[in-house]
Amino acid sequence: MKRILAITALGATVVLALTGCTGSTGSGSTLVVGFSQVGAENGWRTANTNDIQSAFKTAGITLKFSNAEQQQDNQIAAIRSYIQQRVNVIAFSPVVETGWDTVLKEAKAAHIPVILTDRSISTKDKSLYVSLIGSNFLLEGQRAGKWAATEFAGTSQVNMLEIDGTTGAAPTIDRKTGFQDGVGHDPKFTLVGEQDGDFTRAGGEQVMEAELKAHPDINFVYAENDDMALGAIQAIEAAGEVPGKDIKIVSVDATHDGMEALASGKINFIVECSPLLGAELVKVVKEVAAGKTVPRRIVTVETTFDQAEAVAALPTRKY
Ligand code: GYE
Repeated sequence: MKRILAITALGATVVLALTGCTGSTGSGSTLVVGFSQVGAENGWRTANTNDIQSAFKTAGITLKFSNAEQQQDNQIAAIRSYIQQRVNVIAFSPVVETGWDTVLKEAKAAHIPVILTDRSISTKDKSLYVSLIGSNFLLEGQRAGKWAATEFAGTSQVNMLEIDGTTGAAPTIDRKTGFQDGVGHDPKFTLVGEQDGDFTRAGGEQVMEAELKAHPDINFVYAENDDMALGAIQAIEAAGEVPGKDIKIVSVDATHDGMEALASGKINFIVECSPLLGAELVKVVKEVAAGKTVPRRIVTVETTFDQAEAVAALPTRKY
């Protein structure tokens, strides 16, 4: 039941005092929250959106929701509009890590606290948000890399394709670094190709198709999410090769479709990344609105799956 582990680094009371946010928020059923979502780019995101919307509905808190279609400009415009509407709290899942200071300073000047979900931002000014709720992407990458190190222990040379998520996004950056840690920076994992697949199935398919033409000797794919792995599987099959056998695949998320591909042997291993952040977001919103101290960082608890574990888990998966 307990899927979320709270780690307190810096109390929000302190942050609120620094930002002058105290006393600005509404309470109870009068609360209005503005949420700017990354997009609707894949199964993970759909599950995340559904979970957040249903958690707010259950809590009876008004949620203004906008889809940024994976464009930072759209998110900045959405945040500005929430500031103008004078919502009580702004939450958003940032498309990329950098470039948020200006708009978040505007939120701060309007005394509207900001909560990050899922992805982090890179800023020197820690007063620009009160809490980050989401996964440890570095750990996810490390888990993928550790699996690969074991899987290829008896192989002297691995021709690897890395299908990246959106360039500049926190999970893209950290999953890449984590993977290298996980394989112990072993040079036998030769990166013969690497391209941005934008966390989408179509992106994964395009990258795989192009890279297979350029490097027919690819025998391992690290896809930074399931949907890109699923797209890669289509391209691998179209090229007459067998995914999971001729070309081994590891990915991150453990969405329903990803787990089905793992259960059927087309993906070899998946590192879980939970999109179920709604209940925790509602909790933090309520606490922030009540002027309470909230954890600066809330880390989602996650696991990994091999084929047998996917078969066992599928019937009861929530996403
Ligand atoms: O892995 C991917 C989605 O930020 C954790 O974004 C999220 C990632 C997730 O597009 O599928």
